[in-house]
Amino acid sequence: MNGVPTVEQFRDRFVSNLRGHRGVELSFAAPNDCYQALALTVREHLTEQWLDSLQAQLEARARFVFYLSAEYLLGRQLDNALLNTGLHEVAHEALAGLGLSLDVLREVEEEPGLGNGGLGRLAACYLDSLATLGVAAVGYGIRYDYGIFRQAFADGWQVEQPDDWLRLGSPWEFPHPELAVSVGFGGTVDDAGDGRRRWRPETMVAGEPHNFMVPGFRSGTVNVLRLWRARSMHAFDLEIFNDGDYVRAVHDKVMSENISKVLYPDDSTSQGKELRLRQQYFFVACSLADLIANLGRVTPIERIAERAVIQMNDTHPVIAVPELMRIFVDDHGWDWDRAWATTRALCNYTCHTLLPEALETWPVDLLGRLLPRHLEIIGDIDRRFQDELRRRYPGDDERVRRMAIIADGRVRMAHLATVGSTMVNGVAALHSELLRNRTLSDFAELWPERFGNVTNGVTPRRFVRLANPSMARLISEAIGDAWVGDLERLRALEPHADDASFREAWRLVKRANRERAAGHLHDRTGAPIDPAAMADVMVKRLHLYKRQLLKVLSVIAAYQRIKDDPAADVVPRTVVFGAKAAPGYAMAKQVIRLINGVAAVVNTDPDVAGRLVVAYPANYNVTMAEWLIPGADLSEQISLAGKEASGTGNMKFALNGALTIGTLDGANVEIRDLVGPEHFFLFGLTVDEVQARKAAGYAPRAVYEAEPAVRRAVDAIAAGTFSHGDPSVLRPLVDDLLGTDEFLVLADFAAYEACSATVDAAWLDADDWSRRSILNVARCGFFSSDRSVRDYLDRIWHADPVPARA
Ligand code: 26Q
Repeated sequence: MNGVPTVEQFRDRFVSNLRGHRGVELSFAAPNDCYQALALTVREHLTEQWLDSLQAQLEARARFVFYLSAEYLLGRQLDNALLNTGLHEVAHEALAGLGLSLDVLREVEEEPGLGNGGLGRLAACYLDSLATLGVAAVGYGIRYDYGIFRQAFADGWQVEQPDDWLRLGSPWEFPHPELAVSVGFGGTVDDAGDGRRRWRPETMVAGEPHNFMVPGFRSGTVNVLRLWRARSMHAFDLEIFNDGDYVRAVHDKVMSENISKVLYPDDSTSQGKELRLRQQYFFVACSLADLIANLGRVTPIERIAERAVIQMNDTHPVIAVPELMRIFVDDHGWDWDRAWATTRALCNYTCHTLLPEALETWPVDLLGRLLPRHLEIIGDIDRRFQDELRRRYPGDDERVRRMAIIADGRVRMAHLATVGSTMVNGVAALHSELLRNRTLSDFAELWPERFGNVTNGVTPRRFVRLANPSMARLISEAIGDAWVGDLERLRALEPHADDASFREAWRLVKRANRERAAGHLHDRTGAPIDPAAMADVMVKRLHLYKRQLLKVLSVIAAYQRIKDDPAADVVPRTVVFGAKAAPGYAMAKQVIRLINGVAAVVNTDPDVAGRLVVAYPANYNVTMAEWLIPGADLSEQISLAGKEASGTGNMKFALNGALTIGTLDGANVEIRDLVGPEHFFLFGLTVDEVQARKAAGYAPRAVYEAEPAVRRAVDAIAAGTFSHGDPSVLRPLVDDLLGTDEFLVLADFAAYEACSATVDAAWLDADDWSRRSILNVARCGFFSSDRSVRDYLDRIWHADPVPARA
């Protein structure tokens, strides 16, 4: 039942699902019917393997990794499931036998975009690697009805539309209403009489789990991602109903179900919204109740920390710390010290930022209103922690104030996380160092052994093998195909970089990928793309610290140089942007308007034809990354040093043979060390130089006055050149740039331009560029999420893989 089915078996199950679950005959089936039936057929297979994996994990008395994340940016499921289970050929042939095309059906799938960007995609990569390594792991999160908004452009401005990903049905999930868990909110706390505190919530909400299967790559292990959907506890509150207030009863039902309605589209500012806190507690409470109930069947709760470890993805799930204390102390009657030791033994915290505005804090009164018992517990944790600090640093009240969990009327979640965890890690070497020396330096001084690094990684299955099949084939022909499950084996490619015919084949692959991407870009934007031009790509969330603005200024300067001398010899580039801005982030939306304005001018100017094209397709997402990144030649990683925690797009590009132009920020540092400085286009201020420059009183206007190219580019924006001649449209952006320029765009402009010129020169030697491209891939095996997960296993989780049964 469990092995790979034959083509005939697969075909029969598919047809039977088409009839039984879609209620259509093959001859009448629409593409969506066929896609849904196909997905169900694959899901059946996955579910069987999941049940077997779970059985094996329980029998082996495995230690389980529980990954808690408010976001999972999964991307499309079909191809990944077929690749990992080895069903691809069987499905392809079964469909072909019925006159259906897998290539057509895969395009029907709507990607579940239940995350904002890097943090959510990282969670998805880690689930893939955990299953690939055969680790017993469960992902927990929220099943949002609406994921990250769909982006469209109107007159160059971003407009947001709801992401109705469930509209055509969701064949990959298994709802389990019978396993619903109840979660309390609000109410009061009193003494239970036996010395215990008792929380009496005012309202209860049900959490209904939805299981998504997570197949490992050829490992036989299938794990589960369990996402919670909020449901009202009772169809209608009977008392209210009997009072005759029917509308209020319905209103209350709607209010509780709102909890899992929509993903918050902010990726690095915490707005302190009540619903957001409700979401966090909702999924944490459901997940902890679920994991305790399940492990409780095989292990007494007293020994839970031997069988479980919890990883908190940023501070979003950190309410888990007081929730565990509440469960142990209030529900199980443990004394504080034992409860605290167990809580801390279970929990670990990954920090994903350095930006102060991204560190979550909640107003004390809001937290107390929603979770009164948790606020009491946090207060107790804080009091004990401060006592410890005063013993350790007598008289240093300033330090105690800096480190407090509750201060200035707010609860600091990063402090709570650090105090409540065994290990705290950053996501790249530089980031972890800055965490230790700056952001959390007081804590690192107190508990140096708690701080570590795990450099991020990405799954080579989705981002190389599936996204770039022709490069994958070429690599496998040269070195065999074991690299897909063991990415360091890419090292074996190094000698092939010296083989002229291999370089030629590589160049053809890159060219074909560029053509595929150019076709998509043309369909979406109408931009006149020459597939021979260098594909220069910057895709990531729109944020001022990432400096898309630096790239646009450089495009404007290039445009102006061509206008000065239309006959000049320039290296043709296709500059591609992809980026969503948080809906409330006005300055980021100005940058979007500017990019679209520049594209409109540049792409229609006959003077530049064929030499500079700007393509900005709307709605960058995982699916777009999968066709765009393999076609890229140049990867733009140009954040201001000290701001990007890691970046993971940088790794995806490098592993697809793009060369990087970038600053010494996040994981760029490690990419450069591995590929060799001569194969990385480095520019820009370092972390220390940024600090010095700011300390000396940075004045962007002085740069504007001193550098003619900066002045001309900024003047063109200010004059309305890219906004139908209306200077007022982008004035806020120009004022911000000349007035503050918080992220030193103008300070780094000249260095970026100079570096860009070296890129042009390098590109002209196409054969040598291919050599560098091959070496990039060969040397980036380190950035597999399999390696990251092994690092977590060795340094934090201490869990052993469980081999799947044959
Ligand atoms: C918090 C509170 C309220 C509303 C929203 C949020 C929120 C949501 C998402 C805050 C932050 C995020 C996401 C952050 C994120 O994606 N960080 C990125 O994480 C990547 C994976 O580690 C890194 O590679 C990136 O450098 C980092 O920016």
